[in-house]
Amino acid sequence: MTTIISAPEGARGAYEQNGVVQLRGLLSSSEVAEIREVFTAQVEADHTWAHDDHVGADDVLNRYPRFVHPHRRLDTEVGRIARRLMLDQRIFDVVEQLIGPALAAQSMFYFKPPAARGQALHQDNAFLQAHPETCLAAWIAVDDCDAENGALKVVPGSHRIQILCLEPADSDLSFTREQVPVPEDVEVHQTRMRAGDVLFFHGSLVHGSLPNTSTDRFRRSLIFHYVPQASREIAAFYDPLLTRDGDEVSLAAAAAGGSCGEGWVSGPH
Ligand SMILES: O=C(O)CCC(=O)C(=O)O
Repeated sequence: MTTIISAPEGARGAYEQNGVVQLRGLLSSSEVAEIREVFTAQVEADHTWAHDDHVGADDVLNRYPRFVHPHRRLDTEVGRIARRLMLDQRIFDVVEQLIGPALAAQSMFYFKPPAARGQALHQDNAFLQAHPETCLAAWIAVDDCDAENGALKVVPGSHRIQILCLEPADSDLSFTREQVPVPEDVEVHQTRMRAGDVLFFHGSLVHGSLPNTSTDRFRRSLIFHYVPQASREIAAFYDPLLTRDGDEVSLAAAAAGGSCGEGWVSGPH
């Protein structure tokens, strides 16, 4: 299960047990309304710098592609918001409660409009390659989300297993092409979140999402990844990282790979 808590103090125990913890209402409704409006205005006006997931011309994700590393686009309002929130004290305090002194590695924004495909089950540290420790995600719900509009699914406890080898994903369900296999007997938990909730989860936790089957409900999310300051390397795509004061820091470049590394590309996931 995913423990839902409303005060950050209880986060550590739930995180250690399940690898995932949901904090209720970390951002206010006016903050998420601003995020929603500014990011949607940006993608509808200009998404030439969004990430190219090579979806077809008639795929709704072609009009609403995800932004990767928007915090580096300080010439845009979305960039300034992403950077401010990536270093926001409320989020960073929880991150450091869970993994100790940390560095911010990545920002992303997903629009996931009605009919958009989801993202097949995966583990984030297969992409970040942060070693010797792993990464932590802070997944901010920008809309209320549930099974209908493709909220995240998580496998509680899977943070204790090794990075798994990839297999082909179902391209009717996922815009990404590979997935980790999930044993029959584990629970795949469907999250339900309110806008402003933040889901914190471990870099080895198996997670992903199914398509947005609603007719009129976007499922927008702003996502950050952090690594412990004790990390010695990370995939070059994530360098430079930021301290909580906003200073840039470099880590050595991890060679993509590992025992299942052949299919891995050093880039966003
Ligand atoms: O938001 C989603 O559907 C998937 C996001 C995700 O898996 C991630 O941020 O690693």
